[in-house]
This record gives sequence, C-alpha cells and structure tokens, in this order.
Amino acid sequence: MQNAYPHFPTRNVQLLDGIWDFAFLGKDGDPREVNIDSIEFRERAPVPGCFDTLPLYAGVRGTAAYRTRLTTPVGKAGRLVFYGLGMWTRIFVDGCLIAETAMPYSKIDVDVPPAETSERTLILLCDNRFDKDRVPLQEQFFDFYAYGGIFRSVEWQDLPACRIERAEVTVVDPAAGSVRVAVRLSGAVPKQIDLSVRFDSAPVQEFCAQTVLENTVELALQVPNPQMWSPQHPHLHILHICSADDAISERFGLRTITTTEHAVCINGSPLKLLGYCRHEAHPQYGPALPLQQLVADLEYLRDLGCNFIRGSHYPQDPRFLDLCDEMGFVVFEESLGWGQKPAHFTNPIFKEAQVRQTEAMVRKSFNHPCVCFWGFLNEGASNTPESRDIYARLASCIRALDSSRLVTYATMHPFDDMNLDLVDVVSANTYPGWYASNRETVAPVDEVIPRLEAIAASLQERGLAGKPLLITEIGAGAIYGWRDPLQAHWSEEYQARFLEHVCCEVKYNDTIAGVALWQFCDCRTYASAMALGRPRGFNNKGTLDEYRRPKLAYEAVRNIFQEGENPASR
Ligand code: ADA
Repeated sequence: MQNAYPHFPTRNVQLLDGIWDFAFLGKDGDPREVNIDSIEFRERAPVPGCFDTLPLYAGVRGTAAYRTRLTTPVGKAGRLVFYGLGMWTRIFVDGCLIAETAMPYSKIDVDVPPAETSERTLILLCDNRFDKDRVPLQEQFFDFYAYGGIFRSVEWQDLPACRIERAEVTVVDPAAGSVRVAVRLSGAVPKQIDLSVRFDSAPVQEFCAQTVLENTVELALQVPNPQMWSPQHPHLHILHICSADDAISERFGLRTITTTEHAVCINGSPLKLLGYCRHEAHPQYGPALPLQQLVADLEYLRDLGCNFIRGSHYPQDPRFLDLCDEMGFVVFEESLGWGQKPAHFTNPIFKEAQVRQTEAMVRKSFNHPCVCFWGFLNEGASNTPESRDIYARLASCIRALDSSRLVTYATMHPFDDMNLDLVDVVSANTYPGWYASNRETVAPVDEVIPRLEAIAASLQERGLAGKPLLITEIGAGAIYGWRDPLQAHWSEEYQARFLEHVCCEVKYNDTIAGVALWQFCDCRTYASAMALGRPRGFNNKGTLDEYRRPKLAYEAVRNIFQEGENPASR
C-alpha cells in the first residue's frame, strides 16, 4: 500500500502504521542518556498517535519510547519515511542511533544501511518538552498546543542502488501542456542514464543516455491531452518515470498562479479566495488526524463555499494536500512559526532550523497544484530591523527552489512591516472587533471596515499598492452553545454577526484578494495561565467547535460564500 504521492511502484514499501510497543520513560530524564536496551515496553500505543492525548498521559511532558519490528531483505539498504513527527525524536534501528530530528510536522527521510538479518527493530524516543536549544522551532508561547509522539504515517522502503528521489514538474504553458521536469537522483548515480517517461496512460517515451548534472536530469516534456487544473476543474495528471533501477509516479496539475494589482489569478483568471485557516487538531487525536477527519473537514469547507485554506501554522500532511489537489482547494502552506521576536531572528540556531524546515516543505509539496502560496514566520516581529535578514533569507531560499508560486508571510504589522518588499502578496492578520482598539466601543463590529480600509491605504502610501492584499486572519471567539440575546463577546450570536459582516465586506470589496477566516474549528491551546484569554484552554474562534459541531456562524458564512458563483461546489 502506498501513502501520499509520490509513489514508488517498483520499491517494496511497507506501511508501519498500527499498534506499537510503548513505554513512558519519565518527565525529568535526559533523553540522550537513555539506554534503549534497558527499556521495558509494557504498554501499547497507536501509530500514528500522540501519546499525550491518551488518557494515561494526557497533558504529560517527558520522554516516550515506541517500538516496532519489521522484516526487510537481507543486505539491502532501505529508508524510513516519517510523514510528520512531534517535537524531538531520536531514531534507532537495531540498537543504533541513526537520526535525531527536531522538525515538528516535517516529512523526514532516514536512510538505513543494509543488515545481515531480516528481522529488524525500530525504536523511537519521542520527547515533547519545551527546550529552545533542542527544539528551536516550537515554543510554549505559541497559541496552539504542542503535542508529542508520531503525528503521521511511518513507512519503510527498500532502496535500489540508484534511486529516483523526485520528479519535480514545473509548468511552462498549462494550456499547451508543456512542462519542465527535474528528475532528482541519489545513491550510485551514473553520469548518463536511460529513462522511460509516461504521462497518465499515454504511450511510453524513451529518453536514452540523458546527462546527469548535480544528480539531476532536466527534461522538457509535453503532456498528451493536457487538461488544466483549477478549483472548478481540478484535473490531475500523473507522470511515471522509470530507470533500470527505480520508478516514480508523481501527480501534478497544469496551472499557473500570478497576480494583478488586487487579485490572485489561476490560469490568468482572477479568483476571489474565500476560506479558513485550519489547524490539524482534534481533542482526541491532537494533530494525528485519521483520514476520516481529513475528508470530513474538507467536506465542511466545501459546504461552507470555501475555495481556500491556510494551513496554519506548519507544513501540512501530504495526504491532506493530495485531497486538496483532488477537490480543488487553493492552499497557503507555511513553515512552523508563531510570533517570533528579535531574539529569535538573531539566534543562528533558530535561523538555520527555520531555513531547513522551509526548504523541506517546498521540496515535499513541489508537485501539489493546490499549493499556491509559500509562507513562513506567522506573525513574527517583522516590524523590527532584526527581522530583515531571516525574512530575506527565507524568501530567497524559497524562490531558489521554486519560482512558480507566490511568496508571502502573514504579518500582524500591516502598518509598519519592514519586509513587505520581499513578498508577492501582502498577507495581513487583523482582529478589529475582537481585540478592539477601543475597549469601550459599544458596537465593535463597526471597526472592521475602517481597519481594512486603513490597511489598504497604508499599503498604497508606502508604494505597495501593486501587490494584492489577502486577509490571512480575522475572527471572533464563540463558546459552542453559548447563546446570548445581548450578543456579547464569546456568544455564538456575536461571532455570527461579526463573520457575516467580514465575509460581505471581503467578498464584495474588489481591492481585497481574499480571506482566510480565523479559524475553521476550535483548537486546544495553552495549558498555563496564558489560557486566561482562552476559555476552556481552547482558541474558540472556530466556526465549528473542536468536535466539528457547527456554531451559528456556520450558516452565516455559508450563505455569503455560497452566494452567486461558488467555485468549490461542483
Ligand atoms: C494570531 C495567530 C493565531 C491565533 C490568533 C488569535 O493571529 O496567528 O495563531 O493565535 O492570533 O486567536 O488571537
């Protein structure tokens, strides 16, 4: 069984998901000191799964050990693919440490040397404690709960000597079906290679003795019977490439993404982006969401009339992106970040980690037509001079890997941001009518239109008017079931009235390219006194609650987003 794209049809791929052996090793010890031979695995735990959502370890921070056994061919190298791990992980195969990683939510490949026996043991030490040096990307002050464990699937692949790692497809002319393909190779890579190429079920084309430069073969190809991808018609093509040793199937879409002064265009046509920010979160699973939940969330989003999802605030599950490709959603994918300050921007460990994760995200999602925006550093202190270096580095490392998508980041400083010259689209987070600028205002909803107008005017004054303005967060909290005739803050009525007002303004204001409302569903957040502004310990600005029960605002948003032409309803 193959997980998300790309697929490797000739490799022996084993999905390692299931019930693993488990032990919780304590809250205090140093995970680097653990002797893995002495661990007594007395419990069982699901993979994927967050151990700290299980009743026994709910809310606990410390080191957990997971173990499984697998059978691999004797003498053959292989690869473990982790589609998304928790905060900090050490990975052992047959008792040897083979990797240590602190890139929460990132897809990680770990190559494993051959062994003389076929029975092998995989142990993961997963630590979910905050530690700025060890896990520079995730901190306690973030407004979403940091879970521990194995968030997404784990896979084993037997590896051939010369492997086809990826075939990255860049669209040159979508209507004509012309594409450039970079075939990335690794392992025992020859100077020249024979490749056979097939699109969908079209005849195979042979490309003999292709020159390999820097482990890459560049091909200019023509897709037979090209059909474009768009939210209305999310047509997908599959590219199969084979060499003597290996084969890969990559799925992609033929589309371009460009901008005009006020709009984002797909295949040259402006598309008003209407949607939500979404956390991968559920009270029972944390971010280890079952497929059923991914599909259910997308069905709700489609029913709401959305065509746009901001994957806040980390690299997205590849299975979710596969579904977005298929259902025609436009996605804003960003690396992990939340409110970082100058102290972060001047810390080389933080900067390196940020660049590494952002590059890994771009490589992972390169062929998803749904992904149209690359983002980073949500709500960082981008109004400080210290921010310049890392913002510029991230924008340029993204463009060096992929020049076909829009680069942006969600700013909470639309009036004095210092880095907006770097982006293709200005993405502003703003909370008029919720975190009201004047706490005595009786009708805080009235702050919405003046604030949006002031942001647009300020961009104009600063010579940024040529870049489309996207509202990447705006919202109001409501406690599910809390009804109040006075429509006070936290009531479902206030949220419904607020979102109705916002949606009308954004949908019909031609100077705004779109909106990602904050947020799709409630999600668990601070466990400390920082939860004082977060009743129940949840961020309650969801239009659905954490169990996906729609609040009053659901109908209000749906009525407006669905009005007139609705790109997501087919
Ligand atoms: C910020 C942040 C979100 C969330 C939101 C809120 O904009 O990016 O993650 O914390 O504020 O609810 O206040």
